[in-house]
Amino acid sequence: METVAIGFKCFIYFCVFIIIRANDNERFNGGFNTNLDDALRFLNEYDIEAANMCFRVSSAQWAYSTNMTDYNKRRMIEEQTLQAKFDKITWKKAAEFDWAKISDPIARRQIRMLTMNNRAALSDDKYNEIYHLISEMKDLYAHVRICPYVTDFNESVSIYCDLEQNDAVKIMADSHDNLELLHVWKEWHDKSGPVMKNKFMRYVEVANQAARINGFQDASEAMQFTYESAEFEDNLAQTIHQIMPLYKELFTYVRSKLYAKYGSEIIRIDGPLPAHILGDLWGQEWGNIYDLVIPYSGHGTVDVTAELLRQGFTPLRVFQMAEEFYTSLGLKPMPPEFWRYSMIEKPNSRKVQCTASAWDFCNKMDYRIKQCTEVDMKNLIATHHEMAHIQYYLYYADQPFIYRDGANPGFHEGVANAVILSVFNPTHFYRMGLSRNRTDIYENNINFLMLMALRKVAYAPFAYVVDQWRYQIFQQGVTKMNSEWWKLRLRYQGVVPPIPRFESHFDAAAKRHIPADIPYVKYYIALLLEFQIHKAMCTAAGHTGPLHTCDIYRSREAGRVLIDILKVGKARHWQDVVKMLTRGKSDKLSAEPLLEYFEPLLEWLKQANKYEKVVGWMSNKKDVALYQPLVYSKSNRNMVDIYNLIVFSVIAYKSSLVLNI
Ligand code: X8Z
Ligand code: ZN
Repeated sequence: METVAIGFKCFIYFCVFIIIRANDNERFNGGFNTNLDDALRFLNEYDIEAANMCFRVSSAQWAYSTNMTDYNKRRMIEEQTLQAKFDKITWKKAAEFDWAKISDPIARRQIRMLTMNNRAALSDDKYNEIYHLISEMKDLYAHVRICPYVTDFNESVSIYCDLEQNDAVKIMADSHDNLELLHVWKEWHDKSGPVMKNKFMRYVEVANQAARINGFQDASEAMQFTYESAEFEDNLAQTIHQIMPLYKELFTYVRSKLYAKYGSEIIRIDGPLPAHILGDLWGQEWGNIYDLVIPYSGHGTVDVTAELLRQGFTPLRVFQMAEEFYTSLGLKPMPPEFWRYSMIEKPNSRKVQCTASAWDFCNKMDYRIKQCTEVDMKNLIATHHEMAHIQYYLYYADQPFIYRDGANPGFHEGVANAVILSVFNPTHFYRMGLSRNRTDIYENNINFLMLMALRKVAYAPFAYVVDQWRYQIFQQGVTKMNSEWWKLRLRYQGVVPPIPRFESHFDAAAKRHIPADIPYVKYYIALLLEFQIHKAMCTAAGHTGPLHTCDIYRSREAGRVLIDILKVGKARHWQDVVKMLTRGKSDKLSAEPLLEYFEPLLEWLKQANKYEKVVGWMSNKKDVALYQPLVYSKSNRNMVDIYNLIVFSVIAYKSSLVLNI
């Protein structure tokens, strides 16, 4: 038995000798202290110290992200290490309490949040081990480099295999060349997953141990605990089933267009789609193949970049326009520190991380955006999106530190994207004088909805599947990681790997959130909330007409709906917040607003697919054999891989010609 913590802690009113024991295989039951004054004192101290810690870490991360020197990197790592120690100490202190017996419900919930579902319950060795495993996997992922696609095999030309994720993402988005796409897909998946597979397997083991100490069956249950809802899984499953008919219509239409482009060599007309031709390295979001599937070419597409440039917009004006959007709703202007310290343009003099992000320095004063703003539509949208996060920070600033977060992990993104549904919107661009496209033309609307569906509807099953897979691995173990990944992707997305994959591959880890230990279901929840919040704001704004034409700009009523969500932060259960949003009608996540938004497109798709034999996909043995070894026993895994090699010898031979391997 390992002792997690032995402490002697003196309180003002009494002294108590506390022994907290937990074996890694044993459940941690909490401490014995039930004294409310002690609990409140601990929570007060935590509030001050955690905010202070957060300020230190954010400051160091900001310094590095906006000036990537070795010195700043070292400083950042030092502060992050300190944060990990602080988290561990906090857990130990919180664990001295028997949270269930604390009389005050607010203090009880806060201590429960600090105690439960916490890897700090592990022994120091294991806590350090899992921390390092994740750091190492993140590092391996960050250093993946792939070889470029080469068609000109001139021996005198050297090939540098130095393409990074951004390069791979760009090729997958821009290219419509099957062989180039296949090459990049294969390179990325072969070079990212397998190198970290062993580390991941150990990570699963230790994460499960931590979960069990906290009283969960395994780490999947611990991950879901964050949502504090017993119906959470069922609620999500219900929503994905509601979305499926729309997804299948979209899928079928897209398949017919891709079939026309790539032919029967690559696509079966009633089958699933290979993952490499969807305009995205992970096949998650299909907006980049809009040009291949546009319903009415020659009709309006939404792109205001040229107009922004014509009107002489600068990055600063883009930011001012976003700020004015929020103040038009009655929300707060950006504070002086925001304008003083934000990085809104890429500096020439130093190396910076350009990914747009919104920062809360946790001192109720300092809020910043980091964005290498170019004047184009993408950046206009990104600025509005990031500023929504800042609004969230500003409104929940008066909550205790522990509640300064979204009501659940999906809320921050859900709120930000809900606002974007009003901004990235032909009605809004027309009102802002950035587009002269008529908004009442049927073909323009369908084109717009198609683009939105490629981004949002196509994304739904992917966003759902990632953590379904992770839960399964935590529950059932690591022996079938790759085939389970593709099994789920085929079931929900109708997507198969473009070439045979074996258990020696580890394709889920080609997505950063897997090695980086970042939960993913929050993006699925954010997607549902995005439309739920949009609907609530549009109703408040008195919008009539189709939901996709709603623009909440200048509606104080919509602003009030938003403020009500933002200011509670995490202080209320998220289902109470959903109840506020639906004016008491429901406290559930719902796909209905999303379906309402796409209703005109669904009707159009049904017509377009009228002569398709299969709406959705029929999978056959060949599809399954692409990723499923015949027999799963450990002892004959090699044999199985050899069998697959034989089955796919023709495909592999073709690929080898193509990929020059
Ligand atoms: O991971 C992200 C952001 C950070 S919150 C870059 N996203 C998900 C993804 O890339 O898969 C944003 C959309 C979904
Ligand atoms: Zn965001």
